[in-house]
Amino acid sequence: MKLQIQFISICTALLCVSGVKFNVWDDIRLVGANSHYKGRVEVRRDGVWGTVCSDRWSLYDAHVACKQLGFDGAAIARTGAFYGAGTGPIHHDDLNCKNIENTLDECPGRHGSSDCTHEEDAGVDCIKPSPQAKLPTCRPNQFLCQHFNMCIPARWSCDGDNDCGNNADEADNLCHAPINTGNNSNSLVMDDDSGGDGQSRVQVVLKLEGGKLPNEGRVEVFYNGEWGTICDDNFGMTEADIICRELGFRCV
Ligand SMILES: [Ca+2]
Ligand SMILES: [Ca+2]
Ligand SMILES: [Ca+2]
Repeated sequence: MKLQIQFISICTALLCVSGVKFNVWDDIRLVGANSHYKGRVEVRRDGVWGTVCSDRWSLYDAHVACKQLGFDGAAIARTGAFYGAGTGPIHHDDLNCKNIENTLDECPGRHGSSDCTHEEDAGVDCIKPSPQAKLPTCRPNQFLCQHFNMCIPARWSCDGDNDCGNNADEADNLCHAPINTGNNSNSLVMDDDSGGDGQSRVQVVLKLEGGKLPNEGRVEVFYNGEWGTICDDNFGMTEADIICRELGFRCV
């Protein structure tokens, strides 16, 4: 292996924006509408997927759900299991979001229990991303399709679908075929072109360490049999961006 990894922690401190309230992508999803931008709202709390009761479910609450998903907001709040009844726990009830919150967890309401059945599961129709006349300011959990002045959910990048319209969200230099290992660490394949042959690839495993919250910490890499922080002479913003995104973070 030719990849040179130097353990210089100051380098990784620059990689990801910490302190930004930001939802890890896999904690909210839309189900039951066979659509990327509408469906029954399902959230994951303490590792368990569940639904949201539509008691007091209004457009304000729907806006927060859609923003948490990476959309600009909601078009319609759906009540009464409009997109079908879910299963599992009902994680939120009687939500009273003000549309100033970043996640449903932050909204006033009943969390962790409900007096509802799944026949009351909440749903949303989020605002479908569309090109803007001016360059928009995308939120941390969004990806900017530059050519089209359009913000899409960051989770849509590197998912195999051409969401920007020009494949910018699937570009090779952005995606590098990341592999999700399904646990607290993620692995991805990085080009190792230090040999100059343009062929070498190396798989590294990534995790965050030392933070108080799951979305904080120092990026560490497992390589050559041990964990360490990362920096490389050839390590650039593209690589930093890939790693941060793979870990579910906004990148600098
Ligand atoms: Ca209720
Ligand atoms: Ca409400
Ligand atoms: Ca995509």
